Formats: sequence, structure tokens, C-alpha cells
Amino acid sequence: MIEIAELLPERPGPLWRLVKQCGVNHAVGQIDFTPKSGVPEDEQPWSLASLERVKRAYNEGGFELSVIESRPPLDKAKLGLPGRDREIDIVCSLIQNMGALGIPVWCYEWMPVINWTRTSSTIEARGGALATGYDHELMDQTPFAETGEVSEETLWENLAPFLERVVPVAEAAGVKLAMHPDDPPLSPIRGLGRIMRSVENFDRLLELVPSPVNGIALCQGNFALMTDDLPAVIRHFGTRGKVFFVHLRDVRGTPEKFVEVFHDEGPTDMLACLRAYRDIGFDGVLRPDHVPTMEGDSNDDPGYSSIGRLFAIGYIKGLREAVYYEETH
Ligand SMILES: [Mn+2]
Repeated sequence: MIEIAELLPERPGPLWRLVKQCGVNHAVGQIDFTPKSGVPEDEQPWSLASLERVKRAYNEGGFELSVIESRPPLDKAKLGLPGRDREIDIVCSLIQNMGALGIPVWCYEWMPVINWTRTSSTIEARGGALATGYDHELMDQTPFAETGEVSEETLWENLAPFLERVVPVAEAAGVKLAMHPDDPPLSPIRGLGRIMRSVENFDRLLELVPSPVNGIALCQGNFALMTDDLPAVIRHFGTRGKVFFVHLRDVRGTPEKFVEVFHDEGPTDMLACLRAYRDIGFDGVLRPDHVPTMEGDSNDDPGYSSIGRLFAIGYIKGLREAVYYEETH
């Protein structure tokens, strides 16, 4: 059964209650893993004690903590710089502690320095809502002074030893590693290569260190820009048991120039996608990803408007009901 989840900050608040009121029972943890200076290891945010407190808070709010989607700093590991071993040690501790607490999926990514990026967060969408978008021609392409140019090969060369250390730890802990695609799925950006941006490269990721815990976070907004047949890609990875987590959203355009759209108005056939998740027996959680900012809401956190999320949850619940209903009628 496809379960619906929402990305929730680690402290309770109105968003928790709104999401709960929509009938969502799974949280995707957004936890600040920035190392705290002068704090002992067993009190750091990735420690067992700290994670246990956070997990208990989600449980008390009525949510199962089904995925953790935040990362401790990993740029040194991605770039192969001194200090990378310490970064990887922290990831290993985090995963061991997730395993001890029964938190089954860690969503990570391999974008160096720049995470998801847009050139606008005020594009007028349906009815005057505000959407985010990307235009490669408007993106500043000055290479970062601190890193210089970083090749795609460097990123592959650093990903392999990362996985060689982390995968056995994840296997022992029973935690699945879900790689999120690069957003936008485009390379390079500001001189920084980006590798998780095609179906072929995800196949390469899975072959790099083969393991039942080495898999993907199928973020539809990015995969939709990599293929014209998203349901086929869902089946491609899903029949191999590699879809661990799903981000549901849609965009209109190309990797070089696109805008984000409401879940119900994009070019992707969302019903066909939900059928694909049903057919592969997907048993992880799916969450609405970026949504337009709607009337009455603040655009301080573009892509994460509370009201936009409510519309998305309702739409996805309807789709899900339809695909399970048609299976039995
Ligand atoms: Mn995503």
C-alpha cells in the first residue's frame, strides 16, 4: 500500500496539525544535523539520544517517522577534501542510530555545494499563485572560487568510497539509502559537475555498490525531465525493488528551462504514475514535493506553502483511492 507522508520540521507546530487533519500518518523528518561545536558526540543531533527524542515527538504528534530527508554536511566527501572521513563517520553513526530506532529510509543526494536551485520563486502560476522556476540562461555560471571547477568524474570517484563505507553499515542497520536526483538534472552548474541527472546514471549508481539497501528517491519533478515515459521509469526501478521513497510533483519545460506546476495541471499523467507504484508493490512512503505558494500564505519558504501542501495531499489521496479501487472492481 502506498502511504502518504509529509516533510515536517522536527518541532511540533500548526503544520503538523494541518497535515494530521488531512489524515496523514507518516512524517519525513527534516532535522538539523549541523554539528554543534563543543558538544559531546552522544549529544550531537545524530546521536541515539537526540534522534530518539525527535522520533518520540513525531510519534506524540500522531506520525510514524518513516524517512529522514536531511543530511549532515557532506561537501568534503563529495569533493574528496580533507575532513571527508569525519563527515562519513557521522553518516555511519546516523544510520546505525536510525536502525536502532527503526527509522527505515535515509534520503540523501550527491549535489556538491549547491542543493536544489531556482532562478525565480515568484513566477505567476494558476490563479495568481507563485511558482518556482529555473532558466539556465539566467543562472550565474561563475565557478565557485572555493572549489574551482569540479568534474563529473571526480564526483563518481568520491561517491564510490562513500558507498563502500556506508552501504555495509546500512545493511547491518536495516536502513535503506535513497539517492535523490540532482535538481535541476543538469551539469555543470557554476562549474560544478552534477551526476545524478539521468536514468542511465541511476543505473550506474545501483551497480557501483550492489546491495539491497542501495536505491533511489524517485523525485518525479526531476525524473520527469529525464524521460518522456515516467511510468516506465517507475517500473524499471520498481520491479528491481529500488524505489525506496517517492517525491510527487510536476514541472513544465526542459532541464534548461522549466516552471513548477500544481500537481493536477502538469504534463505528467499522475494517475498512470500511481498505477505504476501500485503495480510494483511500492510499500514505502510518497510525499508531495514542491507546491506553488497560494493566496494567504507566505512565500518565505518557496515550494513549501502550507496551503499548497493541503491541496496536494487531497489530490494525491484521491488518486490513490482511484488506483486501489480500480484494482478490485
Ligand atoms: Mn524532490
